[in-house]
Parts: sequence; C-alpha cells; structure tokens
Amino acid sequence: MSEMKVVNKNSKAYQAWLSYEKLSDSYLKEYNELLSNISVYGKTNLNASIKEEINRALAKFLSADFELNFNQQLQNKILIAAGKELKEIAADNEKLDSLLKSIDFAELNDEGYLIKYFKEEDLLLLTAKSDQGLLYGNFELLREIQQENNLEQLDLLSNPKNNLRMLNHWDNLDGSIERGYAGKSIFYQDNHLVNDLNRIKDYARMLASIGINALSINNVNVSYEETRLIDDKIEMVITIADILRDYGITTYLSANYASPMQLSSIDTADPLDEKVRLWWKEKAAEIYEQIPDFGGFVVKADSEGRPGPFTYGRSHADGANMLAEALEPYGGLLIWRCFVYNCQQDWRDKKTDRARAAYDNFKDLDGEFKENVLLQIKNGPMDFQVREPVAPLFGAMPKTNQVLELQVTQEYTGQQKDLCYLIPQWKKITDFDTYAEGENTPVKRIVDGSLYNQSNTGFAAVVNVGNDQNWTGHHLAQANLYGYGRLAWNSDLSAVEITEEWIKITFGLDQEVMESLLRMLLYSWSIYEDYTSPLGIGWMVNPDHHYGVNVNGYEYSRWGTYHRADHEGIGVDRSLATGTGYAGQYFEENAEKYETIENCPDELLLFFHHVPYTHELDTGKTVIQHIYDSHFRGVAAVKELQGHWEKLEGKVDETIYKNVKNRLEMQLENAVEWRDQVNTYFHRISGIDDQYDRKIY
Ligand code: GCV
Repeated sequence: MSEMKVVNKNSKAYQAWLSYEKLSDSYLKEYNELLSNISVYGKTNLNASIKEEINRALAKFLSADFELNFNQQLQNKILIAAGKELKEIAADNEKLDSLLKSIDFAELNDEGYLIKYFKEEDLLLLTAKSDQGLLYGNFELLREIQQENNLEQLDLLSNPKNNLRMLNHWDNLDGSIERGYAGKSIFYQDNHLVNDLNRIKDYARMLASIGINALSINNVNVSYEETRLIDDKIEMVITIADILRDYGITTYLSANYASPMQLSSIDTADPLDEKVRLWWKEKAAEIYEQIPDFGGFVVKADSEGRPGPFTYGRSHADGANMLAEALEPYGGLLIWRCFVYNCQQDWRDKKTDRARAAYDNFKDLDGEFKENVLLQIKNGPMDFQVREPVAPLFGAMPKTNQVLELQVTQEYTGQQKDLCYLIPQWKKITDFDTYAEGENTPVKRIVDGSLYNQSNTGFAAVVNVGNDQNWTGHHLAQANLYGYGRLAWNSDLSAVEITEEWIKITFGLDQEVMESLLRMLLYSWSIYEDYTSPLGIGWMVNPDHHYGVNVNGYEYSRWGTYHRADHEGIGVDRSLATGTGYAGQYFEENAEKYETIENCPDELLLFFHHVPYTHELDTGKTVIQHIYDSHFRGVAAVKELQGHWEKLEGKVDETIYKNVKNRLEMQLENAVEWRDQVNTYFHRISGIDDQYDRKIY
C-alpha cells in the first residue's frame, strides 16, 4: 500500500486561485448590499454547484456567515439565472420583463455568459443559455469581485472561442504519473480510486473556474490495468465522471488501440477486421449504457511502441475511423494523436528527420477522417522543447478537425523545480501565422474552427497536477494551469492580462507583489531558455527523466533528437536545398523564412541550420559568444528571481513563500550546472575563448 498524503485543505497553497480572501473595507462598504443579496435560480446539479461556490466565496469575501437568500420577490441585487428560468420569472415581473427584452440571447453560444449591471433597476444580472454557461459566468463574477473591480460597470459577454478545452492526464492506476512532478495521482492509488474523492471535486472546481470542459483521466500509454477501465474497472470511471459532471466536465479515456486483444479472445486489432469493428461497437454501447455523456477516446497509436494500425498495413485514418464509428451513435469524439515518429532511428543517419514525421504521416490523409475524429497535434514537431518552431501540420489539413496539444506539465522546461511560466510561449504558438489561407491565418483560428468552419476543434494539454498540497509542486506552476484554461477559453487574451488576473486572485492586490510576480513570471521562460539549450536546438537533457543538463545525452541515441555539434559548428540542416527538407513543409512564406540562414530568425537558427560557431547573429554576436553570454545571463537572472521573491517575505503566505524560495534554490543549482557544462563543452570543442574571459572550466 502506498501511503496517504496528508494535505491541509484550508491552506492557501491547496485552495490555489479559489482561496477567496476577505474584501477590503472600502470595497465592502460600497458593495455590501449588493453582495448580501444574491439569488440563484435553477435546480440542476450545475445550479447546485453554483450555489455552493457562492456560499463558500461570499462567506470569505464578507468574512461573515453567508447563506444564499432565495427571494422570489426579486428584491435581490444580484440575479443569477439561465435564460429559461429568467423568462419564467420575468413572466410575473414587469421590471425584469422589460430588462430581458434588451438582451440578445442570440449573441451567446451554448457555453457563453452575460454579466451586466442595470443601473436603473440596480440589478446585476448573470445569465446564459445553459447552466454550464452560468457556471462559467459565476466563476467570472467571483473573479471580478475578488479583484475588487467596479461591479456597476460590468457589461461583459463572453463565449469560449474553442469548443474543446481539454486536459490530458498521464496518470497510471498504480498512482504514478508519467512526467508528473507534483506527487502521485489525485485519482488512483494501488490500482483503485483514492479514498479522498473530495479532492477530485476540488479539482473539478478549479478546472470549471477556468473553463475546462473535457478531461481524459489516464495515461496515453495505456498499460494492462488501464486497458481494463473500459471493462471490469469501469466503476472507477463512473465515479470520476459523476464528480466531474457537476462541474460541466466531460470524461474521456485514453484507449489502448489493441484492447480487443487484451479484453477478448480476438487475436487481432486490424481496423478492417469485422470482428474487431463489432467488438468496439459493442464496447461503446456498454460504456454509454453506464456513462451516457461519456466524451470518447484519446488514442496514441503507432507511437513509441504503442500498438496501432500500421501493424496491419492500415492507415491512421482506418484506425481512427473504426473507433470513431463505434462512438458516433452516442455523439462521442475520437481524439487521435499525431505524435507518430520513428523512435528507432540510427544517429548516423542524417536523412531521417523526426521533425518531419507528423506531417509526413498525416498530411495526405486530409479529408479521410470521419467528422467525429479530431487530430491532436503537438505544438512543435519534436516534443515540447523550450523553443521549437510551430508544427507545420497546422492548417495543412483543411478538411480535418485539428486540436492543439500543449504541455502544462514541465517535462522539458524545469519539471516544476525551475520556474518557467509558459503562457508567453503558448501565445507565440497560438498567434503564429501559418499562412494557410494567406496572411493572418494564425494557429488559433485553425484550432478554434473558425477558419474552416469546424466545430470539433480546440485545445488539449498534458496537465501538471498531482497530490502535493499545492497541486503543482512549485506553487507558481499553478499559473501555467490557470493560464492554459484562460487561453483555451479566449486565445485573444494577452499574457499580461492573464498573469495579472492570476496574481490578483491568488495573492491579492498589493502593488509590490504584483510587480515582482509579473516580472518573475513573464521573464521566466526566456531565462530558462538562456541557461539551457540555445537558439532552438533543444534537448541536451539527461536521458529518461529529462531534468538537468547532459549535452550529449541524446546525441548517439535512437530518438532522433540530435544537435550535430562538432569542432566547427552546430545545428541540424533542415533546409530543402541541402538538408532534410523539413523547412519545405511550411506554407511558402514560412518555408522561405526558414530555408536560408539569412532569413531564419536567430531564436530557431540551430533548429533549421548547421552553422559555424563564428556565424554572426542579428545581434552582431557570434553563435559561440551568444552561447556564453546567454548562459552567464541566465544564471544571473535566476539570482534576480530570488531577489524579487525575497522582497515578498511577509507579504505572501508563509508556506507558499518557503515553497517558492526552496524551488528557486534548486533552480539556481540547476542553472549553474547547465551554464558550466554547456559553456565548457562548447569552449572545449570549439577552442574559442569567451570575449569577456569569464570562468569556463
Ligand atoms: C506519454 C514524450 C514523453 C513521454 C510521452 C510522449 C507522448 O516522449 O517523454 O513520456 O508519453 O511524449 O506524448 O506520448
């Protein structure tokens, strides 16, 4: 038996951005009446979740006992009701009736909401088409209050830009988490559900508050025990789905492509085999019988040793469509990952290029997938490195539903020991202009479905939580989860907007706290990049666990992740003219940009080109001097991060203070190691001295 972890659920660390702190006296003075008179209509489970959240939040905001006071006479100042209820109440209430006429419900989509203050009536209205929209609007309203915004100026209509706003768990039933850096699974322990189901509910609250509406609850590498989740272990899924449902979250499973071979006597998983097709159809019927709103499957097939249709000489379209057909009668979705590449490469072979793989494997299948198939594409062509180009598959398959896959868990970006706030990276990705339909066709318009008029599209991301008290190991890594949800809801929000909002609702309104944290978070990605691998080359990490520096860790391996450094230069030639041809996978404007050393942006130079150490960058520095400078700068910047944080002692919760302080110490150690190993390696191999004669070993 693994041990139960004791967590203090009253701690700010645990309550994350939903800790609901007492409002300032001046704010309370202004809004006490409004806040003390809230009414919520509706009797569904979602409505119950809304009421419970309001009770919890208001008691803390007001620092007083608080019970929702249902008032049929409509003397309430804040009214929360979905359209249907609103119309019913308005039937006996003239004031409300005329007010309702001013609302255009057609502007709302199924999950959107409207929050508006009506001055004449002195009424703050939250409404939506559905209870789910109401739930999201309620969390937004609580956010507005916590930030002490002017409630009388509220007039905000918000629809999520992406229909699918998903998180993927890489949790295994034994409680371990693949690439998890914050403890064990919050769902499973020793092949059973954990005892503390309330924690799952608190998790669902956090996710609903940022608009997440889909959760896959097991690792995409589906092993023996996890395969049984669609079989004799389905009770576990039912229990989790019951909890998530009350927060508007649909449950998905990662499915083992070869399930029929484990779970029945069928000896093949050939997608065109009638027995296999029938087996999946019956399986889907069985699942939907028990979980009628089951979301569907996420599938990693023919990837890193996982089974898939290639074994039978079939295509990914054959494999995906077979499963999609089984889910179709119930409205289920089949999410098929494009992370498919040859992981048995010979490092001597310079022709094969892992970066090409997703495009090469999928591009020609455009138009062959069923409507309920969604292709989930990692943001870059390799694997969530600190810097990669955007995957060229985005926009290259106009007749196929596409989902952007991000990694919130910080596998290659410091593993929640090092601070690396990823929203700025994700903004660059979502705003990247693919030129798929000429200028101004950014990734975000492809995955939100607006470019090709699709509805089965959106965002997915590997989540970063575990059963640590603060969920994410490093407290500030909570901001990555928060920001992911907010960006999936509205990809047009800026990194600064999202960050400020998170800081305010997590740490309060103190200006000094805001300034320090904004600096720390917003620069942390480029700081991390500075002291790790330079100019887009990536990797240089320790094999297997992927934390810490090891310049040649993957250089002679089978994984296709090389830097090709010798005594003269470094980088991978991926040009069309002389390299692997990867650059040619982009639409013309980008292909031209990446094709030549002159046009290629420095930040990706070594991803696309092999250049001498003496090559001059746009900054006027040579590549080797850039390597030295950025590594010295990176370590200095980590020390500055420590300084910023230390200023906040006494201003932030003590447990959180200590957590971050400790992590920054680990980060400094890690950064120093990266700096010294990278600088030393390249100094030795190039024989070129640092211009400034700093200490290199
Ligand atoms: C779940 C990388 C990770 C693996 C992960 C894989 C994937 O290779 O290191 O742990 O497997 O990506 O995304 O499927």
